[in-house]
Amino acid sequence: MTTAIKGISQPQLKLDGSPLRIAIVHARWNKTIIDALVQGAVTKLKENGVKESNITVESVPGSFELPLAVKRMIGGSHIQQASNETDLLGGLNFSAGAKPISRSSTPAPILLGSSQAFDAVIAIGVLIKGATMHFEYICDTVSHSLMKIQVDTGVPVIFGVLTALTDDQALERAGIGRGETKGHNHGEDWGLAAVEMGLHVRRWA
Ligand code: DLZ
Repeated sequence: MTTAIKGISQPQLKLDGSPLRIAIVHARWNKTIIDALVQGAVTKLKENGVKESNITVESVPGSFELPLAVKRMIGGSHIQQASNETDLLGGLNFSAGAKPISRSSTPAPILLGSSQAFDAVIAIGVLIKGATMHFEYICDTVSHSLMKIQVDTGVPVIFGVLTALTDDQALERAGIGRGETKGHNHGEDWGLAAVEMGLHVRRWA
């Protein structure tokens, strides 16, 4: 029997995501792969108790736009001191425009407690290396920016950005590989990570 060396092991916590509000912000470049990753994340969120009405999905053009979107989705006093109620509501309106995945009329999540809209945000993008240095610059700046946002705000930002050297690498990491092995959908891991980190941050508050 072979023992897996790579990959994540089981969390120590029992994951009950029922109180959590989770946002997914995804880029629209490389849509087939993005769609599979978003679906994988949503499936795992729901399997771990997150209510459909508490999952909000937003899209942006490309991965370069992810950090700003995540920052605005987190919103509230994490990113700015609202000078008055109107400012704060202005921040809220962005979230209010985001659609719960049910696409029902369920209102979008409002701020938790005093200032927090979401327990965690999953940023999903698919960067595939091309002929120029574009890939390197975007991978570098997006990963650093997303880390900075989570550390600065204290809201978990799950790094769901594939940085693939080939189309096939990206397809396999979304579980839709063209070869004999379909690969593993990393979106599922990101959904699980969002639940675990959302619960941790509530415990550590
Ligand atoms: C321009 C561009 C290119 C070439 N490749 C990708 C990609 O593989 N994945 C991705 O998410 N976005 C790509 N983009 C778009 C940029 O992220 C960004 O949307 C534009 O430069 C506009 O700011």
